[in-house]
Amino acid sequence: VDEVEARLRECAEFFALPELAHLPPTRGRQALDEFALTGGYDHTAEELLVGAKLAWRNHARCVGRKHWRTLKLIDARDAVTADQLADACWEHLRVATNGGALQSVITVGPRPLPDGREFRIVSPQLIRYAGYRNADGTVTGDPAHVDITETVTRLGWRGEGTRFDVLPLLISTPDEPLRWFDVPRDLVLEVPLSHPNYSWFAGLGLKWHAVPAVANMDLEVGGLRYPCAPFSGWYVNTEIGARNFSDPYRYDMLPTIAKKLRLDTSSNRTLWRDRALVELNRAVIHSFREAGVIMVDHHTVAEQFVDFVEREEAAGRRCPTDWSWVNPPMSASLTPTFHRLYDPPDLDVRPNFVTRSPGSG
Ligand code: NRG
Repeated sequence: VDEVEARLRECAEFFALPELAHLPPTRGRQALDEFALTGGYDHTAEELLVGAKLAWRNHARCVGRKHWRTLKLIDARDAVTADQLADACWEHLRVATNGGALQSVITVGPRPLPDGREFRIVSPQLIRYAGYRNADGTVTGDPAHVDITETVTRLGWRGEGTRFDVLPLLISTPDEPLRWFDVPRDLVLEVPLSHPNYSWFAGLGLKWHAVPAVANMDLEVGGLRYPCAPFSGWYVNTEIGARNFSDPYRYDMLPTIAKKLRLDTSSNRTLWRDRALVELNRAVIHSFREAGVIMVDHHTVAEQFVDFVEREEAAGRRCPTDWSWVNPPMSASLTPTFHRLYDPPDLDVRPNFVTRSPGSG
């Protein structure tokens, strides 16, 4: 009952937002009555888009929030099969990729059925690289995706076995068994990595996909939950260069790059990891620029973020922020996000994106 009341309150608060002030005054009342009576109501496409934009604006872990107004919606709420949902995701990739001029997009699928069964994208992102565990315990590909690779393999998928096999999209729906769909090759824009000064860098054979499309978070708007709501914008170089390729439990490239740079790796005190990390990130930024794919560097995104926070403060809005997430994983103290305090991240401001509760996965 507490849960129901909380949802009804979120519904009332949603329709009271200034961003929806242009709706007829009866709309909020009507939605709330229907919600109270039937346990649900339908958003118009416009309400849903406003809700998704505000969810972005409110999300404490996102450093790219300055651009929240530019979000585009692909409305896939009428999908009934996994096939239709997959098609909506391909459309998402087409619109989001835009030949490298990336656009921020969210695709929203159906709400849960009254009995709780729901449509979900099981994959963590629309585009992910497979990870294969080898007999000697090493991993070929992305070690973060060993489990999901095993799952789709059990379901009959066969990867080529390279370090960069694009995983199929895993979708679960109320009426079908778990299904996988190969991502159409022409919808996966990738950037081969090279370095502005070191010609050997290209020989490492590294590349990354252009579009980061998080697919496993729930969108909550106006008291309703959308469990299928993949969204994407563009990368910050550090996501790729200071995490995906550098974490020891991901592609772990720093030792290889340090050796190529002929750095003295015999002691932590030479800062060989730090030096290799800088060159790796220069390569990421350079390569995306060369390929004509939008990316933001960690200095610029931090400036944009502080600008955003100041504008939110000036507008009199709370702006929950997770300091540990908005700061870049390298050179944090060189960016302005490091040197200030924020509204606490756990203010439960809605609309928002929420991490799917464990157990519902
Ligand atoms: N770090 C993850 C991506 C997370 C979302 N990042 C974005 N989102 N930039 C990775 O794949 O490295 N976005 O919507 O733009």
